Amino acid sequence: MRNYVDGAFVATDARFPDVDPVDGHVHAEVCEADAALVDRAVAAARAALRGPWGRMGSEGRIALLRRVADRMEARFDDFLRAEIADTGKPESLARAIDVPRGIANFRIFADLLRGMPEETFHTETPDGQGALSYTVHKPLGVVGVIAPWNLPLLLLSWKVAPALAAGNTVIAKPSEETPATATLLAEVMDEVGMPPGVFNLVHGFGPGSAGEFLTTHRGIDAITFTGESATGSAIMRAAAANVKALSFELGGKNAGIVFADADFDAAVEGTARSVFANCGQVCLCTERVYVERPIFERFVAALKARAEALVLARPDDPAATMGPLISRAHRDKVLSYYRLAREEGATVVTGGGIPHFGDDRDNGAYVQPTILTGLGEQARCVREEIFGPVCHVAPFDGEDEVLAMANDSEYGLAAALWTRDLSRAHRLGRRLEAGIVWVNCWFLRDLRTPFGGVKLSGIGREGGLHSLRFYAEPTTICVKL
Ligand code: NAD
Ligand code: 6OD
Repeated sequence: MRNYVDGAFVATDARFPDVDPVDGHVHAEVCEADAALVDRAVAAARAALRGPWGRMGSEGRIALLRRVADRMEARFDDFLRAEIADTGKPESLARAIDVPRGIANFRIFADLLRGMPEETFHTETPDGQGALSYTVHKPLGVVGVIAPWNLPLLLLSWKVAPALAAGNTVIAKPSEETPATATLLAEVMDEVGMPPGVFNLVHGFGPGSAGEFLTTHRGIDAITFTGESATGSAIMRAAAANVKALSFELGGKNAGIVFADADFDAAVEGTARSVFANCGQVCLCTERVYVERPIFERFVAALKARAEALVLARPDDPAATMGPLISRAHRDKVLSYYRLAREEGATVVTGGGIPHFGDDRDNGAYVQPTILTGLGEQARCVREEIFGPVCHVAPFDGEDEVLAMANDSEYGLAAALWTRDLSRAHRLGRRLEAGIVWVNCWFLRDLRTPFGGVKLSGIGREGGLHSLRFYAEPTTICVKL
């Protein structure tokens, strides 16, 4: 897999392996971008701002973004195969979520561009003639996009599409674990005739590699990043040198709250999905489940049955409902939390180890779905993001107690409430410290809504007009009448 710079695919001598986490085989070699290639990408992206792209009106950009979506749709199966090869996720999941959302991201931001509101103010002046002030939106400039591995196409395109819609040029760096769909996206950009330098792709790692080269580069105006909170802090320090604009979607330790009056089966099913979807590797996944005491034992038993019914299989097995973790290294991290939970005194209700298949999947990164109970709220397993198919379930008595428990976290990305009492849902929705609160559902996304976290979970909001506002620089024009 090559880099894509100034409208051309570029190979480099430094290579790193792209490993399939299903069985550990290397399915591709990736060309790592060095500092000189990142410099070339920045120069091309700056030049493109002054070229035909910079002079193109919004209708031209809308048409190009639609062509990107159409071409991705035509190559749907290529994207599907690439995403699966990188992540090992069940094909059914990638077919329903990752690839369609990747495509939808280009359509939605093309559509929203037409509706981007501009402000107008009439100002009274001493001479009685007045003045008219209005805002126009200009691109920020060159935007560095740094993406994680859990929903590779969805999260990269969630940033690339609005950045391009707003007229910027982009240098994208996918995670070193998942370079495949980003490389296909570069092919699509090439195929639809995106002008050279508008979309650039550089492969590599974080520190001492393409990630750091982007965040420290003086020719880059903004960094939009999704990943771990600690990485966000490192990027913030690096980007301080030339005061880049920053948008951060970071980690989470999300609460699911189940009241005794909830639709029990829906709450169990929804909670199971929110804990185990994508092998627990969604920033919005629930890792802390709070269940009202009268239904606690019954709920834990039902969630256990759900976890044990998950089918850990190869992505192309139609029965598969859970794939591997992204890598052996990430599995080591998740397993270290499974061990820590026992040391901290947890009861392991189910799971807690690795499955044994007796075939080449034993070389992969599969891990058992796991449910823990019995830990105090200060246990590390209850406080730290694990990012695997695991949750801790605790009982609660009453709204005030559960609100205090749910909010006692350094993170604040999402929460899911399960109750039939809608007044309570509205009441708690306002008081929960989270960027999004789902009521009787989870991961139901309207792409026009603001998306992001509070506390360690991020800075700013993406989604709909919120994305376009981040990627645009408003300029006020004041005309004396
Ligand atoms: P990560 O922070 O390890 O890596 C993300 C990206 O940053 C990768 O492309 C990586 O190469 C790059 N990177 C790493 N160090 C860097 C540095 N010092 N400078 C520049 N770039 C650097 O995250 P990950 O492990 O890929 O993803 C999992 C994490 O992402 C979890 O914490 C998860 O909660 C979070 N996440 C958050 C959201 C959200 O919307 N809030 C969405 C998805 C994932
Ligand atoms: O659905 C989205 O738009 C979104 N940003 C999801 C993030 C998931 C995190 O892993």
